[in-house]
Amino acid sequence: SQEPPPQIAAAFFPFPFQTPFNAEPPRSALVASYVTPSDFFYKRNHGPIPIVEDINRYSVFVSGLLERPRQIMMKDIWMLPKYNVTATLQLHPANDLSQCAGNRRTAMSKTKTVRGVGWDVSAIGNATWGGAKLSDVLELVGIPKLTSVTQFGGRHVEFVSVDKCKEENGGPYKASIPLSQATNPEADVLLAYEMNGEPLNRDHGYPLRVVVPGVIGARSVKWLEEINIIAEECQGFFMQKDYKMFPPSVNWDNIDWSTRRPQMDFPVQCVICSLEDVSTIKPGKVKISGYAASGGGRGIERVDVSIDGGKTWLEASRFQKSGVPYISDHANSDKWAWVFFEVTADIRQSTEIIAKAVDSAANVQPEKVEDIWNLRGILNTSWHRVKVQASH
Ligand code: MTE
Ligand code: MO
Repeated sequence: SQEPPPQIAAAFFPFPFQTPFNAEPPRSALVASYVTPSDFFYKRNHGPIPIVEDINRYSVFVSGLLERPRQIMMKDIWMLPKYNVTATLQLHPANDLSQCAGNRRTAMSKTKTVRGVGWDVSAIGNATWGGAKLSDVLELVGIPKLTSVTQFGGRHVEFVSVDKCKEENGGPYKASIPLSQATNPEADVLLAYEMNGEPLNRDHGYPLRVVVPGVIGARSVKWLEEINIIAEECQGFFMQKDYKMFPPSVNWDNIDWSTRRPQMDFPVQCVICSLEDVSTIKPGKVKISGYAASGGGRGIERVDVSIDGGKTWLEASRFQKSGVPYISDHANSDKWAWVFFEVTADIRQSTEIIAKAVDSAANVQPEKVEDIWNLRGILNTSWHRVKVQASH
């Protein structure tokens, strides 16, 4: 292994790039607890993981369409009011829930090959993130709350990291969100320095990362180093040449990236985690459980489970805190978090079990993965199916 060369406050492993570190837990471990321990929280990286050596010298430079650009030190951020937001990050779908957009890609590639990391169903995690609200940080540089445009024409907020990605020709990972979302305290966008009550670890963005609740994980930039107020959305690779949803007719020969918007909110998603595909069961009572989540702060209205391949459906019970029934959009529910579901069914023979969720805007999941096939293999939110074999 090579020693990283020292840089300003951070250091990196040099070119050539090694394969970035990506990992997801087994599905049973994923749902062992409502708040995902950082060890079991999926890890998605596009370059080597930076090492920040001197926290006291670490700062975020805020500039762009601003009268007075400003270097914000970690201590300035620590001094702002601290918020804890439980959110799900989905690799492209995120209590603050985080979900990667590529979650469940492997199943989509069975229809036709797709390009991307082969994820099973666990590129998602639900952590309690602690940090300052981005709306408070922006106020430090003179941008008021609830604004959609600065007097200098800024409409988007760009986050730039320190890692080096081959997709950016060795440049840093970056992404942006609209200024209206960034300055809205209720959007709960955080500059997080804690995960589950502990300082962020290196894999998840130490010392500081963005957490954009309800939005695909790709916009939650880790190892944040710069914030730019810009007129148009970020032109980086991961905004403009990746993480866009195309129709099934688009292939690598006819793709025109400029025809689509960068994916932001993730759609309604639901996965059975108590059973592998395929599982062997003893005929009798079988517990079927897993997670459901939707983007944009939408709650989960219902989870339907079928034990006969979709002919009839049972409604599962839903909860966030164990034993407490979940009510969508209730004051005591975690708006940005996933919801666990559970139903016990009497299964006598080999069958296909299916789960599908409905969110609080009555959005439903597509039945067949073929209908939403896309060349990047993102946002596979088709009905989740597992086969069980009854063995007497
Ligand atoms: N931020 C940086 N700097 N570099 C990255 O490669 N990957 C993004 C996002 N932020 C990435 C990043 C993607 S695609 C996802 S899904 C999430 O981080 C994953 O966050 P996690 O590794 O903490 O789960
Ligand atoms: Mo992702």
